[in-house]
Amino acid sequence: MRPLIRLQRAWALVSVLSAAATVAGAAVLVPGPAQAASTLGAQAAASGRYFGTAVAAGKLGNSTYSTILDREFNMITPENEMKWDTTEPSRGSFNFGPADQIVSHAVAHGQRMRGHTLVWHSQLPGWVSSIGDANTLRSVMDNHITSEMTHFKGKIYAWDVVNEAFADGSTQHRSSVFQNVLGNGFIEEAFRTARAADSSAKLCYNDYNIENWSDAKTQGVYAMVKDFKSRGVPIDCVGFQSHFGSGGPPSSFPTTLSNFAALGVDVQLTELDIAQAPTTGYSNTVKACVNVSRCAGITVWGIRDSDSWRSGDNPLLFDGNGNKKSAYDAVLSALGGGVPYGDGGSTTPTPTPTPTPGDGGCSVTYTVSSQWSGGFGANVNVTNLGDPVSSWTLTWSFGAGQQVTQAWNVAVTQSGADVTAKSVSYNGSLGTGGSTSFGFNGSQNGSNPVPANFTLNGTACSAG
Ligand code: 9MR
Repeated sequence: MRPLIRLQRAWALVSVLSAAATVAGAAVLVPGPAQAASTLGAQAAASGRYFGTAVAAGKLGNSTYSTILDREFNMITPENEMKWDTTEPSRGSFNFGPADQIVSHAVAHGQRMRGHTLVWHSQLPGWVSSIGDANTLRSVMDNHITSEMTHFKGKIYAWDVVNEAFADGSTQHRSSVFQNVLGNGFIEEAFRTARAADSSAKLCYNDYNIENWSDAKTQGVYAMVKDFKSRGVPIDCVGFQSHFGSGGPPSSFPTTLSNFAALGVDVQLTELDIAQAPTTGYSNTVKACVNVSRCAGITVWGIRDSDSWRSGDNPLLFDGNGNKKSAYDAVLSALGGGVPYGDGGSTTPTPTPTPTPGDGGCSVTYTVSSQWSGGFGANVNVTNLGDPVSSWTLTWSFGAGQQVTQAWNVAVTQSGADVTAKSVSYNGSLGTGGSTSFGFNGSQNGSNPVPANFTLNGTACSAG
């Protein structure tokens, strides 16, 4: 029997469950509320999200830094090491060494990676900015994207394909060598090239000052994403950098995130920091994400205040000595709320038949909501087609060595391929035709078939 893995989003429920599990003598990986001792990464994972940080390769040898990194964060963005001036300092000559160091660290510590960034007007070597011929620049840009994405293929969860292409205070693109030589189409070209290079990485557009819904820049980016989606240009996510002043996010930030998500893209907070790290500002920012199901996760732009690009503002969650600040507690607590992450799923739900009490059985929709190298997230919706029940046990077997690693709204045990998922205190009661959902993260080895052999309280279900 594998150890019991339980993760709950509500502390009160955790308390009840922990007490129950203690009575049963089971191993419980969830801290009690008195400790509130989860980490940022674990707390985000409880709703299917990640919590990341920017990392500098040169700091990995600092033990205070790497101890916090590996304890708290399950997503890493290289702060500078994947940028063009480092990766292709002269034409066709690539240097992935510093970024490889970070990727190796992430692999060794089970962290995922965001790739930052492929096409950006800044930190761009002079040999690129001086190209004046469109054919040359197009081939240089495409080759850069393809070479870098191919090098890191299978190791990157999401790429910032294009960074900061819009002008401040405007709905239009900013001036850059890409814009000036290739015209408006360069962003589309970059995304199409990126999809061809690595079809499994999520492709993001990333920018700052697009958090306030009524800002012209926000509207410009929104119109671009809407246009891309309507024409089938491959874009999967929008990164909101979220570099805020001491007032925190604009009050319309939740609206902005849901409006973008409604276009059919994930939203991510990619470079969060807030001047003076106010608890309310941090809490409001995290809540804006976790209240939107398509908000996949949050990355802060550095670990300690001393690591920040704006260190004079003390904008991060740990002080210069690596101590947690009050903003840390605010973030941890806000991560416990909201709705589970879900990207709409990769399968079409099957309509549920109208049940009659006594018919028996159940219907299950199992959706792989996201997948990355070695891992995946899934949502399961179960409908009771039999008599009303006050608690339920759903079982299935994995077909390719998958293993549940973290689950929410359910208590999961796994023995070999066989998974047993039991209702928790607040979702056990299912009337005839009643449905409930739960989610989990798991590991997989490349093949991740959807299981088909579900049973509910011992009766076979039909898979949706
Ligand atoms: O934090 C990065 C800093 O170390 C670099 O000197 C700077 C160079 O432009 O880039 C910083 O990161 C930026 C990120 O790549 C894009 N969005 C704004 C970030 C802060 O400037």
